[in-house]
Amino acid sequence: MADTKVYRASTTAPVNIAVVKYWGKRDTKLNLPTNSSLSVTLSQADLRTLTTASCSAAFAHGDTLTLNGEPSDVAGPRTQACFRELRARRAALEAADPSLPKLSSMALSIVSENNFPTAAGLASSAAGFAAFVQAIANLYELPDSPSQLSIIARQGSGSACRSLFGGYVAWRAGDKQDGSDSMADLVAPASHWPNMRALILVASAAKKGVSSTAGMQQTVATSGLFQHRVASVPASMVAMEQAIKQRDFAVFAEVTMRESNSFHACCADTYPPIFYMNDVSRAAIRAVEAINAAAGKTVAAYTFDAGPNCVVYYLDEDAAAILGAFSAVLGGVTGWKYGSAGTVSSVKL
Ligand code: 2P0
Repeated sequence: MADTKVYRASTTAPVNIAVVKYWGKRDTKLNLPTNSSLSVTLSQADLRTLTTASCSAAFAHGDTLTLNGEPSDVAGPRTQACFRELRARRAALEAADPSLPKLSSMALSIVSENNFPTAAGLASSAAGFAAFVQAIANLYELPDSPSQLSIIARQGSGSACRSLFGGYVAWRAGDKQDGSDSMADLVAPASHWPNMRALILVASAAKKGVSSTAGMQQTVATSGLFQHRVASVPASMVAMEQAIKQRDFAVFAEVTMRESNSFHACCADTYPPIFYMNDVSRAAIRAVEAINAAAGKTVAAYTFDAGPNCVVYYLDEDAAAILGAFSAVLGGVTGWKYGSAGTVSSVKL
């Protein structure tokens, strides 16, 4: 009798915010980066993607993807690469054990939802592709480790490889041409630094003008400063990993802020220049500088990705100073979204 069963598995994946930035590819097809990067994962209670993968011989359609209730194209090379790699791994299991159901030859239906507004301009492709890959890996009962799965998620979106883990995650650039050593690993779990917090300042909910994929290749092609940056990232990685291991907030903060500045300087040095930050972003930097000056030590660190929204890292014991200062400086002008790294705490927006 034909197998008409629907096989199903679900998973969630977190949003990650880089403190050592990925910007630049040495291979655009495989999403191989010019430098290693490191991120802090935000609490899934605040920001996450939930994805369900199902497959059945009875599905009367090809592979489908639904994102936040809307049908989404699966024909793109990145999505196809993920499907292909995951199916190949399942097919190998089926070849080794003929009693397994032949899931690799069935159409897949993927349904994905974010618990945060995609329009907020927060990194959604990272959580999205990570959840996509993990959900299918769960469905296929693949034995692959998160690092091995990160090699597949990387081909969907580079930063997605860092969302296969929680906590503090490094993406090692690797040097092989086939990308087999360009993968993520866990530097420390969130519980290692339980008082770490992240405040997310939504400076603009507008969609960004220049996509990361296009922007970073313009930078690689035209920025002289970028070569200097690539040479300096290995030292930043070492300093950042050591700061995390030692829970040294001052060093963590300085490397985070210098890295953000370096990335945005390379954007400005791109020809024509790319500007992701706006006046509210720059006001947030001034606010962090004022907070640190008033404290007489570094208690807050800003970072910006390919958009104007600011993430401020701080420790829970400094929450009153940080949240108070931000609402005083920016409260009337902006919207707020609060997330946390490590354990969850929340503030009324
Ligand atoms: C990061 N960003 O490390 C950096 C900092 C943005 C600024 O990773 O082309 O969306 O899909 O590999 O992963 C954004 O790049 O680019 C990014 P693709 P992706 O988080």
